[in-house]
Parts: sequence; structure tokens; C-alpha cells
Amino acid sequence: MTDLQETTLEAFYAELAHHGLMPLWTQRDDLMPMSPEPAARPTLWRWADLYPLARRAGELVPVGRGGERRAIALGNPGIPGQPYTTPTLWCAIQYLGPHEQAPAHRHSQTAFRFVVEGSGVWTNVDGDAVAMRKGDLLLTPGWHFHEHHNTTDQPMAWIDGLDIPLVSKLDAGFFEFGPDELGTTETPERSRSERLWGSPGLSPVAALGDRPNSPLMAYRWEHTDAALTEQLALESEGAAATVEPGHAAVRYTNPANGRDALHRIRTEMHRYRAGTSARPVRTVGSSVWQVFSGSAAVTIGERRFEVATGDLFVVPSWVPLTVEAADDLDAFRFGDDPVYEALGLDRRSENG
Ligand code: 1HN
Repeated sequence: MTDLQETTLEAFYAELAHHGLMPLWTQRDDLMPMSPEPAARPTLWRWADLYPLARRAGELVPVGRGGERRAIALGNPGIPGQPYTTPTLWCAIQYLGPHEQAPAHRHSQTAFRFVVEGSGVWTNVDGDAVAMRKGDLLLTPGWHFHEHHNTTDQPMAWIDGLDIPLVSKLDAGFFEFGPDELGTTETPERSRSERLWGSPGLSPVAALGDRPNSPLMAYRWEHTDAALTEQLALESEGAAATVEPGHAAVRYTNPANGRDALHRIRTEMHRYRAGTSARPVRTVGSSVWQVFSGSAAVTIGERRFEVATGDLFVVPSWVPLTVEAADDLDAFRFGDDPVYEALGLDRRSENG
């Protein structure tokens, strides 16, 4: 290229930029990578670090109207400056001290709580009081009013999962405050949603009909545990029931349609027998795992972490995950898979 041609080309690019125009031939690599190149990094947060920090927040920062929740987000270092755990998912530790309450509101973002330890908080979902106990998954689907109240003399902490980053990117966020006073101070053993929808394989005829999110607001540990125990027992008896040898898994599903309990977030519990080395899996879409009990070595792409109860880790899109269970391991997983499936973007590779 002659000097004159180069000068002419530079002037041309400057003019394109002036008009807000970007030629494809200068961006091609960024626009269409050969495979996903996630900014989010494989990251680990230890419960032993998170819990004391949440307790300190409890001592220092009141909970109430405005802040709404004493929740501390797990920010991915690959997404600096944003409280985003992955490009689509927010995960936080939330802490409620003795007799504290978090006020009512609703939002289009969908949410759940998972309890790794403790009990004593009720979350009221559209006026239905739902007890939160160790090992339970509690749902707050989008646009349901919800508030939390701790009725005990003990603090309680749990994790929240929401699709805040996804909804932000889609410009689809709506938010509304509820009443300042608690909608209900009831503390029933079973919520109305469980009384109606919580019997296995039985749906109330009067309430049948498809709905995008589960009408069951609580998935109790005793059921999750029993289901996983039976999968492994059947495997031992020679009846294949596990996803791979020594690895049982259940998905929390919507009893009204058999699909994911939450329309936009997949939730699952995985159990690995001690000594199981699960094959490497990569999927499009990101996920967050929390060890519920036991310990393991997890390899996420180039990173290897030793994890134990309460620890959380991120698996970015298309980064292979390998789990090696040191002892019997139960691990809760949530991911954005239903979004990718709905859009026809899901892909999975079982061998790294
Ligand atoms: C929210 O409503 C909860 O209800 C937790 O517990 C975390 C983060 C941002 C916005 C709303 C909850 C939240 C949240």
C-alpha cells in the first residue's frame, strides 16, 4: 500500500467512526469467536470467609426499606465493577439476625434461596409463609411479592440466586415495593403451596394448567435426600438409575409441567459416591455450585480447587468441569441452561 493509499484509508476509517459505523473486517474476531470466550472466570468463594463477613454485615448494617436485603453478592473478577457472579446470574449470601425482617417487594427477576445451614427464617411468598431449613430450596418466581422474617434468637444465612444480570442485559427489569408491615407473621410447618402441590405425582385438579414457574415454593431436603439415596441404591442393585457410575442427580421441577422449577434458572442436586471421578462435562451457559456436604477436588478449565461444605464455585460457559469426590459429596447446582435451551443455543460435550 502506498503512503497515499494508507492516508486515504485512515481518513476513510475516521469518517466511518464519525458516523458511528464499524466495518466488519476490523472486528471479525471479536464478533464471532470459533467457540465461547467467556469473560467470567472460574472462581471459588469459601463459606469460611463468607459467613463471618455476612455476620459482620449483620453487626454493622441494618436491614430495612431502601437497601431491602442484607445480601452480599459474589462478584466474578472477570466481570469487574459489577455484582455479577456470571454474565447471567447473581449469587449472594444473605444474613438475617435474630427477629429481623426484610421488607416486601417484587421484581421481574426470578429468585431462589438455598439453605446450607441453619433454620428459623420464614419467607412469605405472596402471603404464603414458607419455612427455610437446612437443605431446602425455596422459590420466589418473578413478580411474586416476598419478604423474610427471622422468628428466632439465632441468626440465619443462606444463598440467593437471581437472574439479575440477564434481566439487566435484556432491559426487562421491573420492581415494586410492597407494604412496610409484614404481610403475615405465621410460622406454619407446611406452606399452603406445599399442602396443595407437595404430594408426589399428585396435582390438584382445581389448580391444574400450565404455568411457567413452579407453584410449589419449597423443595424439602428430606425428599431430595431420599430421591438421591434411591438412585444410588438402585444402581447398587444393578438397575441403572444414575447419570454415570457413582453420580446421582435430581432436578427441581415444576409439578405443573415437568420442566425446570424456575422458568429461567435450572436447579439441581448432585450426589457423588466417595472416590467417584465424574467425567469432564462442558455446557454452553454458566453455572454456580455450592457444596452442601462432603468435599471434593473440582477442576474448572485450568483451575483446580479443593472444596468443602458451603464453598461456592463458578463454571463459566464452555469451560469443562471435572468433579473428584474425596468423600460422599452432595452439591447444589444452578445455571442458566433453560434460557439457552429456549433460544436453541444449548450445547453439551461429555468429554472435555
Ligand atoms: C432480593 O429481593 C433478594 O428477596 C435477595 O431475598 C437479593 C438482590 C437484588 C435485588 C433484590 C431477596 C436481591 C434481591
